[in-house]
Amino acid sequence: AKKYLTYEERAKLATNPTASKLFNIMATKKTNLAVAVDLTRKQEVLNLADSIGSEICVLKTHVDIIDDYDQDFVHQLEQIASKHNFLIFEDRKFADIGNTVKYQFESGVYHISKWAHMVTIHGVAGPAIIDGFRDSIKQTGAGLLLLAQMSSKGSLCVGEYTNQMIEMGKQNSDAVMGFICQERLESMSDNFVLMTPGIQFNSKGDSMGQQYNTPDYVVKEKGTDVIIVGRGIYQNSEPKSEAIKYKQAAWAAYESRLN
Ligand code: BMP
Repeated sequence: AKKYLTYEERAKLATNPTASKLFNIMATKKTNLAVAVDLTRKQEVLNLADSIGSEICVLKTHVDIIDDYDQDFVHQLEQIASKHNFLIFEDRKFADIGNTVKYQFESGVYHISKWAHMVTIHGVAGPAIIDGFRDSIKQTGAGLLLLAQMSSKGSLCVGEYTNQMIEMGKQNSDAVMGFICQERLESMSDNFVLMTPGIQFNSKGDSMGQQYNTPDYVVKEKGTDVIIVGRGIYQNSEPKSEAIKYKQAAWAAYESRLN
C-alpha cells in the first residue's frame, strides 16, 4: 500500500511557494475542497464566494465567462479571499508558445498575473511555455498547474502524454505547484498538489462529455489531494450546506488514507 504523508508534511516538501501555502491552508482550515464557480454574473460569483469561503481552500474561476467582468470584481474577490483565507485559481488553460502566453497572462482585459494565485497550463507546445510565466511568478510566487489528465470522455491527455507532463513538472518544480489529474501516479512526487475535477455525488456525467466520481473515490482510492466541485455545489438550492457535505466527505477520505 502507498504511504501517504499529511498535508503539513507536504507543505515542507513543496518546491513552489503557493503549493506550500495551499497545503498549510488545507491543514489549518481542515478542507481539501475547491469550488469551481462557473457563474456568469460578477455579483453571483462574489455572493457564492462569501457564503462558502469558510469551507474551501481554493476558489476556481473562469473569468472569461463573466458578462460584466471588471477590475472591481477582482478587487472584491481578493478581499473575500483574504477574509476567508482561500486562494484564487484562474483556470485559463494556457497552451501557446512562451512569448504569447506571457502576454495572455500579464495583459489584455484580465491581467491574470496580477491576482491569480495559480493557473492551469496545457503542455502541448512543449516545456518552453513555462518560460512565458517566469518573470511574473518570480515576483508573485504564483503556481502553475499542469494538465496531466482530464475528466472528460475521450481525453487525449493519457499514457505517454501524462508521463511527459509529470516530467515537465519535475524539471520545473520551482514554478509548477502540481497537476490536474484523476489519480496519483507513482512518479508524482509529494512536493506537488494533485487537484481533481469531475466530482459530484449525484451524477455520473453531463450531456457534453463530463464524467463524475465521488470525493471518496478520488481521494481515498485514487490518492489525489484536492477535489474541485462545480455544478454539484453552485447549482444546488443550498450551496453552503452542500459545500459542507463535500468538504466533510473529502476530508474524511484524506484522514482515512493516512491510517
Ligand atoms: P463541474 O463540476 O460543474 O462539472 O465543473 C468542473 C470544472 O472543472 C469546470 O470549471 C471545468 O472547466 C474544470 N475542469 C474539468 O471539468 N475537467 C478537467 O479535466 C479540467 C478542468 O479544469
